[in-house]
Amino acid sequence: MRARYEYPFSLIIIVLILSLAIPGTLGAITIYVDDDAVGDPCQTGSVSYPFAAIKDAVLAADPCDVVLVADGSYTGPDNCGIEVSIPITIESAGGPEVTIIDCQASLADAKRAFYFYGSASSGAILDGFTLENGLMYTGGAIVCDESASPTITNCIIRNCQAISLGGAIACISDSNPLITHCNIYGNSVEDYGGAIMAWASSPIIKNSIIAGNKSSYGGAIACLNQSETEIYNCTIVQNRADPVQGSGGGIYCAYDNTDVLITNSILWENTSAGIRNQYALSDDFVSLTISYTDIQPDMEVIIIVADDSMVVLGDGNIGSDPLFVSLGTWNVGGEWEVNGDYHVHVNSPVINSGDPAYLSDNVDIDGQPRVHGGRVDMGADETITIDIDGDGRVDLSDFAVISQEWLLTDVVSHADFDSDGDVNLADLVIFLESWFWPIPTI
Ligand SMILES: [Ca+2]
Ligand SMILES: [Ca+2]
Ligand SMILES: [Ca+2]
Ligand SMILES: [Ca+2]
Repeated sequence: MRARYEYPFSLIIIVLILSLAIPGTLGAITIYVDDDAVGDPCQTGSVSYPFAAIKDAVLAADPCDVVLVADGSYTGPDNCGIEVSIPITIESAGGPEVTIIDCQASLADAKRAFYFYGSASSGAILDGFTLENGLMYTGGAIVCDESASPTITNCIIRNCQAISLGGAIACISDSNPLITHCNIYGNSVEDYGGAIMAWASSPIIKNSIIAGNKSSYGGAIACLNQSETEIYNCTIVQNRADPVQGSGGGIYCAYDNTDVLITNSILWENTSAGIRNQYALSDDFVSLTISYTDIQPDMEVIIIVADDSMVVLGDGNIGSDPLFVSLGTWNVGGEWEVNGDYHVHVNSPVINSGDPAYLSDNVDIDGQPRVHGGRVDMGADETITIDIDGDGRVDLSDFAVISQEWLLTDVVSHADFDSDGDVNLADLVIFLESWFWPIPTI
């Protein structure tokens, strides 16, 4: 009888030894951070005794752990210069509006928020923060280096500065992050990429608004030296390259074998060098392929220095005013002053004008369902109308969607017209008010 228990017992010992030898196999844990814990001598990262600083939590994390950050304003050296080299999730509990990492940097005290490095960090996720007031030589808010390819999502990055590369985000040395559902505005760099710079790297940028950033080359984005950048459903608007000698108010591509793909996007009111160009190409073997994108026509100036470079205008591009709710403003000193509202009016040509073959990305920058109306929109926003199926009529087929989702809570629904996460009487009232009337945006 005794022998029956020897094998399971041995197995348990082996499993325990392996578990101790391989970090993370005992199960991912959540490490808590709350700025209100400052001064607490018992900080362990538990829910009852959270760390006060994000850097302490990241240092304590093992692969696959989650660092969960409470609402608050995070400042000081323990909340900036946070280095991430393993696949962990750093997320806010309440979203970017209430979870702010303020670097408070200056030329005398240069710092940025995050430095992702090494391929082991490629499963890392940064979700739900405002990053502001960083200042560094490269990457004012975030650097991805040495094959780091994290996901950066649901973040606001504003008022950050770099001297040379990437006012907000710099991707260098084969780093290929996914940047999605971000609002990147009011950042600047002296040289390349007011918001994002890719150097020998291939970021994917989706569902994001990039507005009011400035540089010498590439007011919004600069793709350099064998970078292959893909841009989907982005609203790239009112960015500036240098007004005297810069190029590429929107996007600048340069140096060997750099390719940029843009689709389902809006390029509007990007300016540079007095010639208000949306994009510029320079140097050998550089290509820019654009499809299903709204490109401001009177600003579409292409600079091609070398014969080997080319712009490929694919299917579905338009050049009509996207009818933003409002544009932002630069002040006379050349600083980004007020953000625009880059939602669009109901009769905007960007609604239902994206690639008809586009597959759902789940939600737009507002967290509303994408695709809506039967076809994806151009830009970061998907406009929700009560004509749910986009057939031009508000009728029983639209009402059927409301019926199917009726009284569901905490959902992403085409029938959640007031965007509160619930499908209920308030949404039905909005629907019935417009029955047989012109279709409003929500
Ligand atoms: Ca649509
Ligand atoms: Ca929307
Ligand atoms: Ca309909
Ligand atoms: Ca609702």
